[in-house]
Amino acid sequence: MKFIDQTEISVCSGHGGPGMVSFASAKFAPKLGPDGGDGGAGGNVVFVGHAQLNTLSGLYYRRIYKAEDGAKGGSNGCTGRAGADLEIPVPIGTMVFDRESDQLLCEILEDGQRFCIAAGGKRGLGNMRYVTATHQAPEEHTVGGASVAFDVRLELKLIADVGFAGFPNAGKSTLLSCISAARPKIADYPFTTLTPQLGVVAVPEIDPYTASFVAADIPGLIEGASEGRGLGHEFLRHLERTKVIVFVIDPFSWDELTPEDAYATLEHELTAFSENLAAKRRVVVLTKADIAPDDFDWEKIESPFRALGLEIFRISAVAQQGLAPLKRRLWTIVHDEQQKIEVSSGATWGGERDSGYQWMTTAGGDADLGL
Ligand SMILES: Nc1nc2c(ncn2[C@@H]2O[C@H](COP(=O)(O)OP(=O)(O)OP(=O)(O)O)[C@@H](O)[C@H]2O)c(=O)[nH]1
Ligand SMILES: [Mg+2]
Repeated sequence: MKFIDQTEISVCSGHGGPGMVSFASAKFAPKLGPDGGDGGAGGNVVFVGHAQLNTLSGLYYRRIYKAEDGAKGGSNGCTGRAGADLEIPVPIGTMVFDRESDQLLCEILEDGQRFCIAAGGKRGLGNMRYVTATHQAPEEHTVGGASVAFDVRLELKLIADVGFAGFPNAGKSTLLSCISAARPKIADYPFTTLTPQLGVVAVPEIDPYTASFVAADIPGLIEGASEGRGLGHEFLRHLERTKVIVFVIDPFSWDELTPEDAYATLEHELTAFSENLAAKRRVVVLTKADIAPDDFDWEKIESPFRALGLEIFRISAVAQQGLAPLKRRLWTIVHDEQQKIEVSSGATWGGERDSGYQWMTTAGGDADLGL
């Protein structure tokens, strides 16, 4: 499932520092020869994938991203300091397009992946470099490679970490609207939600900047969905890449079917859809706790789930009860599952992370000499 979030920024690499023209001299020895050092290389602008980020919102407030220029070369053969790279952290799933041509320049798919979008200008050469046997006092030097500047459009395609599965009217959309900024349609009739909805759920108690996950609310499922009843079960494919499925169950509106039966039905529909869904981690959320009568027998409702080894959360989205522990637990599961994936797939960006960047072929400052 995809959730698109986009922004535009300008990137500008650092100019290469100019080479120095200088001649060494000392008292009584005024012409010791050229000693102008090279300038420093300009800094690169680099996108870096961060698994903890879920939105591009960190880039909304700053538009220009400029890496540092290289410093100019000095006398005495001193090389100027290289300009620092500017790293721009972006979430996994970020696609970078050239704003003018709309061409896709890169896609950040891994944690730690680095992509150099604008290469710094090469260093300028000092006059020391131009000495030859017949040319002892050169004044030649180069000014350093130019910086590269252009606008890019970033587009994020989020993949849901947590999926909500439940019967129509169970309160899935209400839950999503209470824990994220998503505003799905909510109503007291079945099949209010017709297309999957996504929301980013922040968990500031864990980390105010990076702790978040993406939750997906999908249309309600009913018995026989796998045979096409109700809205069918095609939309379950949106849960294929989630790390945990939340079974959202309303324990109050049952006649013959108990919440346990509802769970079994949902389980059956998910399993009929794919083995992958059947194997996912799951938790049970019992909704609408605010309407429970005082003598409501929670134990009777919850014990069958406990017997199945399932974690249960009792919530009321409307009264904002029980939401914080649920969010924390879901974040922890997502985080654990993410780490398992990283361990099983080896280091996320393999050896290339050490050897440097992926480079954009079209960017890069002109080199004055091929150094
Ligand atoms: N009292 C109470 N009512 C709730 C709560 N959560 C949801 N509801 C009500 O339950 C009804 C259904 O809620 P939705 O969030 O639309 O349910 P849904 O599971 O998304 O339903 P579909 O989209 O049809 O599958 C609405 O009338 C909500 O106001 C809750 O915590 N307490
Ligand atoms: Mg809904």
